[in-house]
Amino acid sequence: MAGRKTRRPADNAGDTMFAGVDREAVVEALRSDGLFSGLVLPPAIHEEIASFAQRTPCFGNFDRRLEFMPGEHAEAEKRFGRSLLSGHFFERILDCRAALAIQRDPLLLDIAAHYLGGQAKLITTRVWWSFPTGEASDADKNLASLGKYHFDLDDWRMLKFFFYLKPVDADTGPHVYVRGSHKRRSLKHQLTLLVGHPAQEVLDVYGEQSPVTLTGDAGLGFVEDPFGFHMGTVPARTPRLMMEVGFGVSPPSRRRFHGEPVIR
Ligand SMILES: O=C(O)CCC(=O)C(=O)O
Repeated sequence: MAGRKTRRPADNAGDTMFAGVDREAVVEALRSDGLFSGLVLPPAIHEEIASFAQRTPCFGNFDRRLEFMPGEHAEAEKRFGRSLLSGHFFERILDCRAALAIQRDPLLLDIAAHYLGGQAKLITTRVWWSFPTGEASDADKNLASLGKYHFDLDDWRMLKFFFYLKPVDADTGPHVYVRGSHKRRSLKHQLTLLVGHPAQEVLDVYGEQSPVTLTGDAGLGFVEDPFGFHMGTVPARTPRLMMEVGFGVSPPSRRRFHGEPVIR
């Protein structure tokens, strides 16, 4: 019979590097909390990306004119006469086989397909450093999604996987997610879509216990519904190296990217 085919997510995550992860438990945590933490990268994978990220020049504050070696961050701030909060690799990361292996891992798409539906597609991959820095402007912090709770509106529905490629403690700018905030939104928050929100205002709505600060070893991965409130924090002492693999439901558009590779 002719008719519209409903695409169903496949049940088989194939040959994944994330042994022992129960996909249903991940999807259930995403539905109830908006967050699942506990994906672990094999050491060879996160070490290869970390080594790539040490020896490859990155771009500061999403600006291709601010190119520098990650190990020369302090000199680069002097050279450019401004604080450098982040260092992105943009399309250069596609030269790193370990990063491609994560991006293509069948478990990520399987989780995305069960959470977002069969139309889930890979839309972005990025790897970047966040650096401790003296006086970052609010504009640079907002651009880097640091220091203020926000939620992402790049697509109707999205899912973001994050991986720490170096250990992250309280001084390394951990990511923070407000558990449960993907499900309900106060009218005030709904009406001020693009503005970052002060922490107390968000805690008043979702409860003091709701933020989860994600710290952990190199290789720790977590996945979140970015419609919930979240933020990065500015590292106090140690640079943070992070990877993001994002899935959405609409075809990729330039609008949602800062310059990272668009996956087609
Ligand atoms: O750097 C972080 O931890 C936050 C990233 C973020 O907020 C985002 O990708 O939307």
